[in-house]
Amino acid sequence: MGGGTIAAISTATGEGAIALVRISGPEAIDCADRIFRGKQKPSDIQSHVQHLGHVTAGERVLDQVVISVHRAPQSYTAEDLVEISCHGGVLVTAQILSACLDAGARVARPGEFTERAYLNGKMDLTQAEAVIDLIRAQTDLALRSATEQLGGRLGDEVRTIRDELIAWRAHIEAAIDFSEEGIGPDEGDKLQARVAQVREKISALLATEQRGRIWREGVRAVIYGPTNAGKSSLLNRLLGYERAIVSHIPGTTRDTIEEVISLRGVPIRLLDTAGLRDSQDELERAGIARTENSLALADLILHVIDSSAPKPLCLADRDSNALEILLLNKSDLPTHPDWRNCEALRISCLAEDGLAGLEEKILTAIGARHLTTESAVAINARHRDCLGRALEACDRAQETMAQNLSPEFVAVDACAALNAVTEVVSLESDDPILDSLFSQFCIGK
Ligand SMILES: Nc1nc2c(ncn2[C@@H]2O[C@H](COP(=O)(O)OP(=O)(O)OP(=O)(O)O)[C@@H](O)[C@H]2O)c(=O)[nH]1
Ligand SMILES: [Mg+2]
Repeated sequence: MGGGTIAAISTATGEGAIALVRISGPEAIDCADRIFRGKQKPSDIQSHVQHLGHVTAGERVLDQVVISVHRAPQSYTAEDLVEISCHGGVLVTAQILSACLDAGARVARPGEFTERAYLNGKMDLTQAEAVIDLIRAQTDLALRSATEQLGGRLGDEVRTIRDELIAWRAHIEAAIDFSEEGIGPDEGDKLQARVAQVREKISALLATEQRGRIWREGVRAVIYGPTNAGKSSLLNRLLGYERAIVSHIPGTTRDTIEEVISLRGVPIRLLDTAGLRDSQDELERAGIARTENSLALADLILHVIDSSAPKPLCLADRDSNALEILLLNKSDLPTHPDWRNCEALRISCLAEDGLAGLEEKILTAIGARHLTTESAVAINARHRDCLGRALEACDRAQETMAQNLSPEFVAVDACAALNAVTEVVSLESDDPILDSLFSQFCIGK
C-alpha cells in the first residue's frame, strides 16, 4: 500500500515512436504545472483534451509533448491523472519521469495504477485480473475471454450468485428470528431448493476453470521421442517456419525450445526437447534431464518415432499422466517391420503429410469442443479457490438442513459461502493476495 502521487513510464522500454508517462494522485496536476510549458497551465486546461507544449527541467527543455489531464473521478484510477505523450526515446522518457519525480511524484509500483482503480471502485477484482489477461493474451479466444471479463461479465455472474446467497441468508435469519422450533418443513423445502440452485450456478462457474487455464496459459504439448525421429522438424512444421535446427546428426537439440501456436484459437505451447538415447555427452545428458522435467508438466505428449528405423531399445519409462499421441514420422520412407501393425498416426514432416490430421487429433485430445463455446467466461485459479470454498459451504448447509439441525448452523455456512463468493470480486485493501496479484503487472499499468 502507499498513497500519494505516483508516476511511471507506461509504455514498454526501448525505442518507439512515442512513449507515455503517467502521473496519478492528489498532486498530479500540480506536478504537471511544475514541468509543463504551453499555452495554458495543466491546472487550467479542460479535462480529457490534448494540449501541445514542452516538458522542462528548470530552464532546460526536455521534449515537445502532448499532455492531457483527466480529472477525478473520470480517469482510469478515479484520481487526478495526467498523461504525457513524448518522443519514444529511452533517455528522453527517463528524463521526463525524473522531472515528474523532482516535481513531487514518487515512482509507481508495478500495477499500482490498476490497483488504485480497483481500490477506488473503478473496477472489481475480476476486471483488474482481466487487464493482465488481456495484455498477455496470445490467441483470439484468450483475448475474447479477457475482453469479456474486463467488460464485467464474470463479475456480473458472481454478483448474481452473491445476491442469491444474500437472499438465502436473509430467509434463514428470518427463520431463526420468527420460529421457536426451527425451520418448518415448508420453509425447509424452499431453503433447500434455493441452495440447490445457487450450488448449481457455482458448479457451472467452477467448470470453466480448465478452459480458463488453457486460454491463459495454453496447453503444454511436449514433443518427445528418440533422437533423429523428427521432433524439431515437427515443431517447425506446426509453427510454419524454421525455428529449430534440424539435422541428420542425432542429438541436435539440446535445450528445450518453447513456442506458442494457435489451433483454432486454442493456444498450444509446443516444447521441442532433446531426443532420448544413452549418451555419454554431459551437455546432451543435461538436455535429456530437461526433457524428463518437461514431461512431468505436460498436458499432452506428442510422441514422435521414426517409422523407417527399428524400435529403439532404450525408451525410458515416463512419469506422466498426460494425454499422449503416438506419431510415426517419415511416412515417405518405407516402414520398418517393427512398426507395421502399430496403431498410430502416420505423418511425414518432410512431405508435409498427415499434419492436418494431427492438428485435428490434438484438438480432439484436449476436448476442444468444450473450449470454443459461446460464452467466453472462464475463471482462474484464485476464483476456483474462492468458489470451491463456497461450494463446500453450500454442501455443508444442505447436509445440516437434511439433518434438521438448528438453523443457526445453516446460517454459519450461508455466511461462509457468501464471504467466499464475495472474495472473487473484492478483497479488503490490506489483503496480501492483492499485493501478489498487482505485482504481476508491468510498471505503469
Ligand atoms: N525422410 C524424412 N526425413 C525426415 C522427416 N522428418 C525429419 N526428417 C529428417 O530426420 C532428421 C532428423 O530430424 P530432426 O527434426 O532434427 O530430428 P529430432 O528428433 O529433432 O532430432 P534430435 O534433436 O537429434 O533429437 C533430419 O535429417 C530431417 O531432415 C520425414 O518426415 N521424412
Ligand atoms: Mg531436434
